[in-house]
Amino acid sequence: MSAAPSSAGQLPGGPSLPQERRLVTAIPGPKSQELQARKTAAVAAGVGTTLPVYVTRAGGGVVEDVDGNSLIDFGSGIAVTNVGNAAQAVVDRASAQLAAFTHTCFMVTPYEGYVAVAEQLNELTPGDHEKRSALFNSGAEAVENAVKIARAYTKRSAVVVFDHGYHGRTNLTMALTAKNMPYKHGFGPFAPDVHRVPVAYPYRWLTGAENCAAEAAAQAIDMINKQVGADNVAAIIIEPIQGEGGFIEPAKGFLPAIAEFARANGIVFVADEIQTGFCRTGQWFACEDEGVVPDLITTAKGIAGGLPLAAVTGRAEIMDAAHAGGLGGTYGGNPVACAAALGSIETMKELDLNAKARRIGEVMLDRLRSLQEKHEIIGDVRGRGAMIAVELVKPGGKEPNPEATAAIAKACHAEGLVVLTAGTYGNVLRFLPPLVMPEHLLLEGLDILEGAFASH
Ligand code: PLZ
Repeated sequence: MSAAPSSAGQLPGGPSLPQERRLVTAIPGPKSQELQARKTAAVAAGVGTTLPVYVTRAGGGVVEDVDGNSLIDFGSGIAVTNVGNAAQAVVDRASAQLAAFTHTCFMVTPYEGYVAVAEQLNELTPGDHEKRSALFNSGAEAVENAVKIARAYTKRSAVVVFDHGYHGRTNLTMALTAKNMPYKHGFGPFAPDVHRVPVAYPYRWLTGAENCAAEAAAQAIDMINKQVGADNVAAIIIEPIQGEGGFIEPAKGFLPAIAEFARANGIVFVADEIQTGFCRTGQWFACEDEGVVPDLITTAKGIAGGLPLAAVTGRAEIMDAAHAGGLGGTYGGNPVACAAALGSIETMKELDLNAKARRIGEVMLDRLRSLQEKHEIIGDVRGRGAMIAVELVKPGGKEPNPEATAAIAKACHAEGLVVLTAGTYGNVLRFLPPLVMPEHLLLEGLDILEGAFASH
């Protein structure tokens, strides 16, 4: 058992880390607790932490902390390290770029990496039409820019979003996000001309899952027509699988119906693939599952193996509608982040991470469905690829059970398994392992989860 090295400078991270769970202290350990006390004194209270173990290195399927514990990672830093932490190609390319130059500002004196990332995005996103991309720093910034672009193209202002949707924490994206607490509470007023319509949530659709897609699409379209007016709508923005909202997979048929309505009415259809993108669901992008080709697609998270990068990609005529100088930002498409993205995309192709994600999905869904038979509080098991969730309810019905969700997450944390929660009602346990997760750790993680349910 190796003690955690003290200086971050000498840490070999990435795939060379021992792929094992190892608990040598309680979680969080004493050093993490000391750091958490410093955090409380130094960092704004509004910035929360799910599991206050302080990380020294991470790679493959594990996260190592300052106390020498090694935890199994079912979170990927919220769907970011799809290629694993410190993936070799990401480290190599980003390090070389760091040593060459760190920033010039693409809007001042450009560089190839930005263009190469745009070319990759144009090629990998659905549809063989001519495309353009623009790069930004965060998911929220990408969504904001998708709205700017759609408004410039359509010369309309309204934006339509969905129940349970999540799009970010900036002012406009708070308006687009559904859930009040913790994202919006006390932070208004919000950007105007944003309209929320129903989403096809099969598990909670009152007339039953089989009616969900058609009824939800009809309701959404009726609300747009009657309350907004289709010809006032610049963009409809939807996550093909809703992330923070609880890994809600809209009933099959819903996405194509909404995309078709957008097309017929000159509305820009935007797929927010920030959480679902880059092999996460077993395809490059989740909207491919139903053959939906969005006009614009927003990406971030998985794109650059952990470095901050985001993008809007879409039809050339829409993307080019914003005037020169209308889009940008000091750091957008930073050269180190672009180099990391090229390493990340290369890794996804080389290791066929779509296949790995699908395998993770099979293993997880199988185990979780048998767990559901034993535990009445597991109301629903859902997801695709390595984006899997269970929704917890009170026994005998569908009333959300956020208390059990928090308790089971806590029990998993104590055993060295990083799991996240989600959902409008806070009653969803979500699993987002790195796609390079070794199978023995995936199975061990599921054993821990099973134990947490058994002792609840
Ligand atoms: N769109 C679909 O999932 C970010 C949020 C974590 P940023 N989701 C994680 C938190 O509590 O802040 C997300 C997303 C979808 C947009 C975003 C926003 O991406 O990079 O966090 O701005």
